[in-house]
Amino acid sequence: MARNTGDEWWRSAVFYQIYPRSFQDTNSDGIGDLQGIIDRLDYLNDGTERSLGIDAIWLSPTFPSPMKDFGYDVSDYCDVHPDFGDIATMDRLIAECHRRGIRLLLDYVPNHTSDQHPWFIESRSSRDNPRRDWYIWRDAKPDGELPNNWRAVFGGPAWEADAVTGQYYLHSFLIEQPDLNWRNPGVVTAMHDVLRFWLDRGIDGFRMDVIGMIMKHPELADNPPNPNWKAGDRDRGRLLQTNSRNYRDVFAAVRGLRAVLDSYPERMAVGEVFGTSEEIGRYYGDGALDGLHLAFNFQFIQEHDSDASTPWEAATLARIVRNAEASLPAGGQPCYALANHDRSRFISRHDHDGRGRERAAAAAIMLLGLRGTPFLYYGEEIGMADVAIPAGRLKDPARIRTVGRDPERTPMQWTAGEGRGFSSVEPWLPYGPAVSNVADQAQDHDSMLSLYRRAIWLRKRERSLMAGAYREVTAAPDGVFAFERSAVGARPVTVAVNTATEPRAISLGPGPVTVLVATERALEGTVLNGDLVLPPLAAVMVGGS
Ligand code: TEU
Ligand code: CA
Repeated sequence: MARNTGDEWWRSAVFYQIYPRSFQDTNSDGIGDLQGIIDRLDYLNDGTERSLGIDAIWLSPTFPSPMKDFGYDVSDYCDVHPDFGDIATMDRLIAECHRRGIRLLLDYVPNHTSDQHPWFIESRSSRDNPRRDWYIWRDAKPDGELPNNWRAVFGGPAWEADAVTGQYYLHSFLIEQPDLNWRNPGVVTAMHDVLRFWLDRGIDGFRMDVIGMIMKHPELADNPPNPNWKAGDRDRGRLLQTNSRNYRDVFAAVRGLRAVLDSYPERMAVGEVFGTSEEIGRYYGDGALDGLHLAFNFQFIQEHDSDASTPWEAATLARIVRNAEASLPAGGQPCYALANHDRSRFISRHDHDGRGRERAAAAAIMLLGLRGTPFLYYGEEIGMADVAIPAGRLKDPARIRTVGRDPERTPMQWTAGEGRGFSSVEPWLPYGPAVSNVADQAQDHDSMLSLYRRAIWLRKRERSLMAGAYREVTAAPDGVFAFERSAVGARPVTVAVNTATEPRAISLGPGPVTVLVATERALEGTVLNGDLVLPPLAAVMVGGS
């Protein structure tokens, strides 16, 4: 079975994010593990259209960690946490993925370590420890004030006083996540070696955690007040992150990471970056494309620096894509996701009228039709929604919102059974409604899972979808986001998404065209002479006959 081959495999691949604690438990501790992922690889891609057909997996952290931030507080970058298995199991996972032509990405957490990482334990031991400057230590200001006004992402000041040496250390997230000092060459070398450790084991690439924060203003200057911030807005929006995020020196650091990846064949990196489309575009590298291979555009989830979820409205979707396409350097391709382990699931963000599932089906068609690299979030393909977590079972320390991020991190549902096919014991987080499960949906041609399978396997057959240019259909009626994908020598494919709750008539150009995949399966195979009435909230992909 041909692997998705070539140096630029990631341009046509469909990625799937696995939150390892919640995918499959195999040793009855209620926590997902690496063996569980191995056991479910055929569900993800066994080379047949009975499988989901994804081409690459991004695995959220599986490294040793006190789990204060569930693995994003790493205490050893070059091993596996016993909750997930061991390094031999990881090697087997890599081999089993590659045997199926699936690529495997690990999470790379460069901005901070755990405070239990030996590097930090040494660094905090004394002011003249050789690793002191591996982290960011400062004295209080003469007036006793904190070194600067920076806020931690999870709230509160970004500085923690350390009694042992009487200085403050910087933590952009939890106090248990001290920031590394990427202006120290020793840190850069050590963190490059972390990449080589896993690349030598066959890992295909990395999702790079808050990569935009690793280089701070050299003097750690205060961040300016955010003129748009108003009382009641989230604390962390009070200041513009001018000196603590996307600081100009970060792009050179990114080029350094790229050079390590380029010293291995067919490896890549996708960055978790926040900012305007222009700022995101810069991570690809200026012109030379010597930066990140991909940088996430989260604007289908939340627009830049807004707390509100992006509305499911055609005009907004078209604008987001127009900006993304316009702000990327030549050869750069967008990278979209509808959700992840930090954000409420798509269905739950768009279910105010109980029609979130219909919107989610249409969003799948949009995501898999757009020019760019799509990332699916586990459970999305079976229509999993956020799960209400009883107070006593809340786990996520980062209480940004009252309920934290647990609702979007609940166990994958393989069956409707009591243990959902996930575990034989009480899971680390509760299950959601049984209706969203793989077993039932696999047999149901009208299910969300069947729609994802049809769309993903169609995408593999249509070069216009895999590698075609993007052209917005500006003549689309209000409420419809439509675009055409075309490639030389391949038939064009038009994607139309109706975000209105009324039908919308749309002209799909000179016929005849065939409905290739649709949220309303009954439409599939229909040959049209150009015009189509799109049902409310429906979406289609049509191809020239
Ligand atoms: O997230 C970065 C980040 O800023 C998000 O935390 C986000 O703003 C927050 O979750 C709001 O909901 C990355 C990881 O994805 C996240 O899971 C980690 O907690 C964080 O970095 C620290 O490593
Ligand atoms: Ca387990």
